[in-house]
Amino acid sequence: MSNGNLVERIQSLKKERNAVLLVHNYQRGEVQDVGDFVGDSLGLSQEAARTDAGVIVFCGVHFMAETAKLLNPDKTVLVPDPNAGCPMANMLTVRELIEKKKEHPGAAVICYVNSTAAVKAESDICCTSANAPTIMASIPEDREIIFVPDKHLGRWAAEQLGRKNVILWDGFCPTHQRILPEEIDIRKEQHPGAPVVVHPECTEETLAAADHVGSTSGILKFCRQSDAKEFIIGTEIGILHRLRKENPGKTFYPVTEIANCPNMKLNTLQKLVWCLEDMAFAIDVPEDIADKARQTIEKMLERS
Ligand code: CIZ
Ligand code: SF4
Repeated sequence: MSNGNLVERIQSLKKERNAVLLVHNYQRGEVQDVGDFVGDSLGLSQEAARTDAGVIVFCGVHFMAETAKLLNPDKTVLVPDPNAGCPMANMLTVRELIEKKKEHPGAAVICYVNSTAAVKAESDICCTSANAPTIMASIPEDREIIFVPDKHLGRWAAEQLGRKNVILWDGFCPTHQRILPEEIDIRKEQHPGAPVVVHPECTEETLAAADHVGSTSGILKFCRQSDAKEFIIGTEIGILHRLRKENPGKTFYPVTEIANCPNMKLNTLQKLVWCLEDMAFAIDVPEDIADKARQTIEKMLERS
């Protein structure tokens, strides 16, 4: 089937199934274009809670669909490819977290949204890349913090606050690690004056070479509001589609084309058709984990 036919089929299946299609900012352009909402993981899950669709199809990676299920327990949540996971989320098991907590009794655990539901259930509060410093600041200054799983986001948030008592788990995003300061220097020479805008999942050296650091929603907002005409973007390259679509008068250059998350790209139009036809693959979270993990997310929502 051609892309046009696949899109038509998706539109008609969506109506038939009373489904809403949530698409992450890092998805393929053609998948973003069929989405009812395109955004970050938390914004999308909140959007899902507002619609009266009974079925949520989440085009992103596994933890995002889990988050949508946690916030919408009565809805069916489907993913087009069950293999689309997040290597960073898989860098920490719940057993390892329990061990770490034993080493630091009394510490508060902050988990990045890029974590499994089981890890969220063992954490005190969740955060996203959009609110990590705010959530960290909500923990009393004299209380130790264990930040999991992203060492880069945890370090950056602690630096923003000048906070020293943060223990970092050694997790990272393999895709954002590929965005190197040397390549930023090359791009800056090619496009002098273009602001360099990067995601806090990047390394310390890369953040130091940037003009602005933000989550995907933060990057979109910065580029929308800036008077600059050219931008150098240091995050997963899927976001370039949306940046270009929403800012036709501006030009966007990736720091590197290899910042391409293979998991995010597993979702395709064809798999979306199959997903809606077969009503598969459904995401479920065991009830005991779901209740605790939901509280961790709700606490974040109250504080941000
Ligand atoms: O929470 C999200 O959607 C992620 C993983 C990144 C971001 O910055 O939006
Ligand atoms: Fe995980 Fe990085 Fe891919 Fe996001 S871009 S899903 S953090 S591996």
